[in-house]
Amino acid sequence: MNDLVLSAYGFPSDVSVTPHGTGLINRTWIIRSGKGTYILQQVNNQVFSRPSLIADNIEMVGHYLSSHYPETIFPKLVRTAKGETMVDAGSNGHYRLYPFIENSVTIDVANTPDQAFEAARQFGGFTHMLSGFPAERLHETLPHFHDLPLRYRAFNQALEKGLPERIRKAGQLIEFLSSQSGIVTEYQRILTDTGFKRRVTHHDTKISNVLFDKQGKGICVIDLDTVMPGYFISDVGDMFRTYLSPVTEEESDLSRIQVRPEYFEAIVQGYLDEMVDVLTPAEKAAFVYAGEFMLYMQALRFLTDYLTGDKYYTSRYEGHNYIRALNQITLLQRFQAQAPALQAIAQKVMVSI
Ligand code: GN1
Ligand code: MG
Repeated sequence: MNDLVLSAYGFPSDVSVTPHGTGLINRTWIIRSGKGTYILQQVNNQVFSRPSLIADNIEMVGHYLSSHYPETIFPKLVRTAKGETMVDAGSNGHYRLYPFIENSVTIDVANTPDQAFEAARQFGGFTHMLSGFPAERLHETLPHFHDLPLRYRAFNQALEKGLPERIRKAGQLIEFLSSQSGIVTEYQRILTDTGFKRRVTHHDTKISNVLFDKQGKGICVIDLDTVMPGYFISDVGDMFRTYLSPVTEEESDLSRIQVRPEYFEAIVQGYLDEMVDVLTPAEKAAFVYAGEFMLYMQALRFLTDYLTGDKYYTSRYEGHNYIRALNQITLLQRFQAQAPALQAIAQKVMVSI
């Protein structure tokens, strides 16, 4: 850990610093000091070329929430001794600091439907509380982040310009993803459908981005790097992508990848608990599509990265991104196989709320 960063926040250089979390993009540490406990994060400058936009968004959202929902818990950025929201450590990137919320815990995998429900309520609550905030005022910290047609074009470019050996090896996965381009067409239709609204969307709704209390109740959402205007299918879809299966995208034993319908129900219920009066009928009909959208996009992104030489996602062994793509394709196929049953569950929840 860089002493300059610690001293910018007024920490002594011998303060206790422990690595924390499992994200693929940023690095995170817990700092325990005489002043209290904090979360320090290094923002990946390769991915976020303008980290100050993130700080700006967090300030805007924090300000809106504290004036409209003063009771809500929101981890605000701790300022440096000079009053700045981030430390620019030159080639070492940018750092920001949050207070650690006492008695909070994070979990890496959803192990009960209750946890999925609580997380979905938190993400739904976040968009709900911000439904009066003009979403377009937020900066696009990652322009075109969930732009599926663009991800699909990048995939097709990789088929032309990628590593020939890898393109050969990935033949079956390529064929499957190409056969599913109807998911892109449906997204293009959504873009023209006035029933779909651009809302304040989190864009990274994995369960480790929710703080829980020790009784298992959700406290708040964290990691606002990708909070931007977007569609609700991004948030709900990424919850399906990351909570439905008992194993993560890292799993190479395909037999362990499953779609657990009771988790699907819990996510729909938790999200609608907050969003039922906010979502339009067109949006409410798109829960199952949301899952296909996010699973397909993530499979495209992992496979594109594999085909072009693992430039984006950290790859820890040969073929790591291939395995991740195969994992997500498998989950997408199992999700599609259950789509009618999942649609029926979503409808059942809708009428019961
Ligand atoms: C990245 O860093 P992490 O794990 O929160 C990625 C997400 C992907 C995810 C897949 C900025 O998120 O979009 O879904 O990996 N974030 C960015 O694990 O690209
Ligand atoms: Mg993240």
